[in-house]
Amino acid sequence: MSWNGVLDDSQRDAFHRDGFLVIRAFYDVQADIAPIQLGIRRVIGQVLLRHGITNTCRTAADASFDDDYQALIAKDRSFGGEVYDAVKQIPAFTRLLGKPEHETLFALLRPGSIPGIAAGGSGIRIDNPGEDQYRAEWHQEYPSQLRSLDGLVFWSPLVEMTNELGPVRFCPGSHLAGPQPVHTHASGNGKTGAYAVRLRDEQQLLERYPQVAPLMSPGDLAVVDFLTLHASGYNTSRRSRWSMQFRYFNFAEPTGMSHGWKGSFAAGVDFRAIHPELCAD
Ligand SMILES: O=C(O)CCC(=O)C(=O)O
Ligand SMILES: [Fe+2]
Repeated sequence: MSWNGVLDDSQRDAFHRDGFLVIRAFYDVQADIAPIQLGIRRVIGQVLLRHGITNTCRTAADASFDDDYQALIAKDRSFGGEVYDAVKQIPAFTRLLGKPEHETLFALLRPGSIPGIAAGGSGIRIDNPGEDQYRAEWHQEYPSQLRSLDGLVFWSPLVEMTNELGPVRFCPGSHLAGPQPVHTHASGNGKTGAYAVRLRDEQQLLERYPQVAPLMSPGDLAVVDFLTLHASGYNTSRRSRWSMQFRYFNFAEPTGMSHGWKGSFAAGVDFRAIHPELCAD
């Protein structure tokens, strides 16, 4: 079972009101998600092998796809970084990026658009228990991705989400205020690039909105406006939180057209040069 290509009025209204929408069972778990989980399992296996680590978990019939991952990062955290870089290259993941339903949904939410896939804008997050360095602070997607002002993030979990895993938090309605100024200087907490971007007057801004953190299952999709405030939750559980992100933008949107659909930090672009008016530094 997967999405039938239709949004009813209440879903469309909710997206435009809140700046995000959760669509349950958007992906087919067997056809779309399971091959990615299997791919991750095999990549973890290869990284273990590469470092001469044997692990017995892999042979258990009921083992989850990431059972060996905690042992791997306990040995050396940088081995986790190898997995992080490798899993984006799993064929089943790349196939899902170009799934036609992403374009269909983009067209429904952005009438008149010409959809593009943001280069370097897709990946699989691995949010490890108690780790802070890669936890996303409150942000809008636009400064860290650019491409177009009206882009969409497609966020989907690879594990059953619980409150302990730290689901993504959203501020419904925050997209309506438009792009917010940011500080781009490293904040001294070890965060760099897009992770170092902080909203100006963050606390005052956040006080204007409620916060929600929907619990989602594999196959579910959150589609998020590039201007909606959101942040990672805190993973207080004992396993890693695996999730996928795909990012699409619109070749027909005027701001993106004006800068030539440039990418941001990950594309080696200095965001401050493109949008000096949004830089609070
Ligand atoms: O998964 C998270 O914790 C953050 C996700 C996020 O910021 C995004 O998908 O754009
Ligand atoms: Fe984000």
